[in-house]
Amino acid sequence: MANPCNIANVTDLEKFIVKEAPPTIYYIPNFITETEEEYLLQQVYRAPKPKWTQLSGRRLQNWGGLPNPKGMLTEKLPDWLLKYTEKISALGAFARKAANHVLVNEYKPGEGIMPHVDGPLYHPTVTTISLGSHTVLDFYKPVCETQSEVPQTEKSRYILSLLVQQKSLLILQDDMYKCYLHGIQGVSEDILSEHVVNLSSTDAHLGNALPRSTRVSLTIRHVPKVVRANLLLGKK
Ligand SMILES: O=C(O)CCC(=O)C(=O)O
Repeated sequence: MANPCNIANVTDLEKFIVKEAPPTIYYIPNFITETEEEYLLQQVYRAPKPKWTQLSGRRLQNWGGLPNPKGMLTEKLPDWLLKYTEKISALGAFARKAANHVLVNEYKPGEGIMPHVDGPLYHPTVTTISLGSHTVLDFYKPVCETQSEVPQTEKSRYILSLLVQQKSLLILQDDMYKCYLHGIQGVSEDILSEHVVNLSSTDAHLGNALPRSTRVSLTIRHVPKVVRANLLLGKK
C-alpha cells in the first residue's frame, strides 16, 4: 500500500496520479485521519432533517448554494467544511480558484449513482472525500466515442474501476472529468477484479469481497458562475 499520508503532508499531487487510467485521476489514500472522519460524519448527521434531499438511490445535502445555469446564489460554507475546501484548493485542484460548493451524498449498502458526467456548471475538476465505507467507482466512455454500429450498452462502454476507500481523496480532471462518465453500481458487496486499477494504492487485494456499509461522500467543487445575494435584491 502507498505510504499512509494525511492532509498535512500532501504537497505534490503528481505522485498520486493513477497511471493506468486516462488523464487524469489522483487517488490519495488516508487523506484524512480516523478522528477527522468521525468528526466529519458527526457534522453531516447533525444537519437538520430538511437539509437532506431524498433521491431514489441515495440522499444528499447541498452546501454553498444550489448550482444552476443562471448562477449559484452563494451561501457561506460552515467551518467544518471550509477547512477541507481550503486545503484542497491550496493543493491547486481548481487551478487558482477556491472550492465554493460541497455536495454530501449518503449511500446505504445496495445504493449507487447512475453513470453521468458532472457537466459545465463546475470548474472541470471534482474532488471527493469518502467517509464511513469504501465504494467502487466505475468509468465509461461517452456514447459518442463508441462504435455506432454495435449497440452501446453500459457494458461495452465500461473501461475501468477504482476502489475508493474511506478517508481517501479522489480528484478527477481533464478527460476523466470532461469526457468519461462515472457511476457506482447499487450493490452490497464489491468483488475486486483486475479491472480495479488502483489496488496497489489500497490495502485490498485482487479477489477480495468487500461488503459495503453506509458511505458518505463529500464532493467538493468550484462553481464559477455565482450570484451575490445583494445583487438579487437590486443593491450595489
Ligand atoms: O459519491 C461519489 O463518490 C460520487 C458522487 C457523484 O458522482 C456526484 O455527486 O455527481
